[in-house]
Amino acid sequence: MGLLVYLDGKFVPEEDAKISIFDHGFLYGDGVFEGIRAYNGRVFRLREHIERLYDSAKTINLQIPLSKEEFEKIIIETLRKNNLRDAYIRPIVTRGVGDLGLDPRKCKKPTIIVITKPWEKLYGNLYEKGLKAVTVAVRRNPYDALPPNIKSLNYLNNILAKIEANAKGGDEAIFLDKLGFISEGSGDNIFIVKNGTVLTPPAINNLRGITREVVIEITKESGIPFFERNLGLYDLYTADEVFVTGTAAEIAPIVEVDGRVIGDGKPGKITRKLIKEFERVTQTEGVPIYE
Ligand code: PXG
Repeated sequence: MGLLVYLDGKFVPEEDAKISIFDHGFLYGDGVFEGIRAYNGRVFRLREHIERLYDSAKTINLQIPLSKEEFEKIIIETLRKNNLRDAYIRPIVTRGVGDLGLDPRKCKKPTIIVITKPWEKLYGNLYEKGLKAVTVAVRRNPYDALPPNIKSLNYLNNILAKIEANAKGGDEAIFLDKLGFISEGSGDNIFIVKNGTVLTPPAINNLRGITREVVIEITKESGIPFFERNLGLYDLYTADEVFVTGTAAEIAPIVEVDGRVIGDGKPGKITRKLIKEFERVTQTEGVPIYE
């Protein structure tokens, strides 16, 4: 038997975890999700992820029929049922089953899913070597259309970016926003280092990443100057170091952008320091699964 998945109040084998074709999550991408990690038997920044899930839901006027505490318990319970200590956790809340019309009022009950999987590194051996990134023609969803802060089930904007990066031979895509400011990667936030200062765009044209927040904390604790400000292509191409951050990506160094070599073409000093500190934090913090 495979792993167990939480689906609407029950734990069911993955292969039996089925949802209706009339679920609006499937029909319209009408729903929200999270990506969370467990390291060494602890769930990392669980409350922050749950807060963001509820904020995403609130923005799309979706009422999650569970308290935040109940949701956290379900996540812990799913990990326990699967005997996992190092895992990727995917909570999903959809608008639920409706009819073919897109009116959400037709959906009476949200569908709630928690998938947990043993963890594998997203970029394999690229953490030592560094990634090649490419900027893409497709722009990040504008804030006044579909705010990038909502972690919604509609990831086509991001998938279009990934398709373009794949076609251009890049390991990751870098989005610009409508104004041409640097936004984020297809599934991660972006940082640059210039003259010893760490910079990242304000979380308006990008998702307010939990990893982003942790990296900002570590940067400040380490006494490294940090600023949030709009960044353009010039800042990116002339940066001493570039890296992306995400729950799945963790901290991944970027050593080339659109054919421009970043720094000396190897993961930079500050990036490597932040990776080391991030590893320490993820291995020691978090909500224990088995106590
Ligand atoms: N921006 C976007 C658009 C994301 O989807 C992040 C930033 C980083 O946020 P956190 O909170 O994880 O630091 C994300 C989250 C994947 C994948 O398969 C990645 C995410 C979500 C779902 C799948 O690469 N990243």
